[in-house]
Amino acid sequence: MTRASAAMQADAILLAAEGEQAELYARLLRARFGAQRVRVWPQQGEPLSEIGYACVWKAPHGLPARCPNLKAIFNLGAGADHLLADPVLPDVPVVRAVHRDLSMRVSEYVVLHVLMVHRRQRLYDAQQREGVWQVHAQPGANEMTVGIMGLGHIGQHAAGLLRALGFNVVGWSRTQKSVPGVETFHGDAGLDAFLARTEILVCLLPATPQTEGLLNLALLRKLRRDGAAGGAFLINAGRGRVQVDADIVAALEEGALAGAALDVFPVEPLPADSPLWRHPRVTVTPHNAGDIAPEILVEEIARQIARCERGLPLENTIDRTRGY
Ligand code: NDP
Ligand code: OXD
Repeated sequence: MTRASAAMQADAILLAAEGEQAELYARLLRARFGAQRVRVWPQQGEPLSEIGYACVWKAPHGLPARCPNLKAIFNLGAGADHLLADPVLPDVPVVRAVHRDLSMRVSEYVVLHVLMVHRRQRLYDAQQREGVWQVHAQPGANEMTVGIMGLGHIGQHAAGLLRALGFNVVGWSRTQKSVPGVETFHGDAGLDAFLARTEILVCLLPATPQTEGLLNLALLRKLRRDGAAGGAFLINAGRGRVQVDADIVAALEEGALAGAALDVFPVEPLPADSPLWRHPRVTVTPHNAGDIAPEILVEEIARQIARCERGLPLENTIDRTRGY
């Protein structure tokens, strides 16, 4: 058999996933494609020449490179930074998770924490602990501005929901974007003007060399603090490497930030000695802002494999030069 025909015939599916959903993915892939066709890491055995497709989440680097006839890699999440850091990643299309279900789940997290700030829930929780019955002035949503960094699939979805609730929404992206009802800024040149309007900063950026460490003290100091929100707030549901944890603590201490809700961290799990765990104005969640429903993602993978087998281009592929 020639190399080209071996590659054409390779249609087995390798699943290499870390985490509590790995078993569910194995079950769903077997049910969708047949048990014969699915190999599950680390019991996948050898040779790997029959593998045409790899479905991965935090898989060991070097594993895809051991599949000589690989046609595509499916990243079982939206952010593919772990996968792209594989120094020997084969030069095949990398498809990432993009679906309304995922956008909705992450947007729920964003809306939850924007409303926590807007409705001063931390203050009322504290009052409840003390048995205090006291009403505070409640500004309208239209008096507050939420700034979204990253106007991609998820950022635009969250922007739409926040607009529907009445918030002013501004957005920032790498390239120019036009989003209904949202004042948009882009690139380095647009960043300061975006920050100057933003009271509640929502980060939905991928981790790339350009975004690494962007949420630092100098940037946080540029947020608007004298608006109806009563200070500046940070919500990060993008990637942890975009933030500098020590700078967030410093910004909270000096007043540049009034509070933060953080779902992602440069080191995960968040180390036990991180001051963020116990900071009274920080909400920590274990990187669970949004996981696409595995049932939906497996159907998406099946749809894309069918495209690939019909010779059609794959959708939602990563641009490796951009890094997302
Ligand atoms: P998209 O690729 O659709 O959007 C990414 C956005 O970020 C784009 O608007 C892009 O700009 C912008 N961006 C990228 N680099 C820069 C930069 N250097 N400067 C300014 N803007 C930049 O991604 P999604 O919306 O699908 O997902 C966003 C991220 O959310 C994922 O990469 C992932 O890391 C994270 N995520 C986290 C989850 C969680 O549970 N916490 C769950 C799901 C996703 P442009 O439009 O110009 O290209
Ligand atoms: C993702 C994630 O990128 O879960 O999908 O963080």
